[in-house]
Amino acid sequence: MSDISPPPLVPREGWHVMHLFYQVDHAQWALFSNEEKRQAKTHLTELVQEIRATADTQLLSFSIASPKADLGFVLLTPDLHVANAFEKRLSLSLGPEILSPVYSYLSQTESSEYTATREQHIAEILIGEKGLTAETPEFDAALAEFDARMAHYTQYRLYPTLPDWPVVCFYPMSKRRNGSDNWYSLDFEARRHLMAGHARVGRTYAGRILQLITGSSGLDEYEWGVTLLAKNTSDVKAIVYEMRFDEVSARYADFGDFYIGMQLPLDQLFRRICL
Ligand code: 76R
Repeated sequence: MSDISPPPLVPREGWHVMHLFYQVDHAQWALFSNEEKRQAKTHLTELVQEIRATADTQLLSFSIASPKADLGFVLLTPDLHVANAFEKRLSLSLGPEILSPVYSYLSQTESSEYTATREQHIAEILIGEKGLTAETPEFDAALAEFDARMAHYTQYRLYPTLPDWPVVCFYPMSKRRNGSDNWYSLDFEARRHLMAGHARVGRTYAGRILQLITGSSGLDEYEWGVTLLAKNTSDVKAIVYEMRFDEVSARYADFGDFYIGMQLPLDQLFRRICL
């Protein structure tokens, strides 16, 4: 066996992202002595601390609503080898037969080909839509606002810092390829125009919904993972409902299963899932 680490598998830009959902086997857990239970929880706690102390790595941990799953993690880290090693250790962290994977998703953070450029924003929004005139104070203020938002946004899409907001919603989605509703046969301008409408709806949820859109074409079953962080479930329900009316979602989106989790500190999480 070679002890030389394999060369890192790091995306050209962005990070790898793994969503991991487990069910607890309570029949196996009940066979543990109190001491074994304590050791198992300490083991998982230490592993979570090790992962969170790794450079450029984040780990969200949450309890999942409904019997679809018990425990969920979202792991963000550049190198797929590192993600893979952590994921295998997380699965075994409470003992060999305690956590059974019920769902997982592999994706990468990515920048979007539809992000508005400065020139497009000036021509289409500031002049076209808002009727502003270049080099007026209103125009300059609106442009400065755009520049600030975009500086934050492009960095955020590739290298997000996820807050500890209590509600985590995850679902995978693809763009439809079905007869006349084929997203991939639309030309770029048509797709860009539709995505601009999508972004307009999305921006009305600023401060209430934090969306992490991660690409998974060729990596997993759907084309994107959608992770929404929120402070309450009403905002999740409202944005998903409102976007269903937006043409991009109404006509061109197919969705997978939905999972709702609640971020909790580990000691509370253990109590919640009856460990
Ligand atoms: O401002 C910008 O230019 C960024 C605009 C933007 C892009 C490019 C944006 C904004 N999204 C983009 C891309 Mn989104 N998003 C989803 C879903 O349930 C559904 O109907 C869809 C799931 C939600 C809830 C959501 C929220 N978005 C994408 C893509 C990639 C498409 C591609 O590349 O073809 C997908 C799959 C997708 C899906 N989106 C926003 C939001 C929110 C809240 C925003 C506003 C973000 C902000 O400006 O802070």
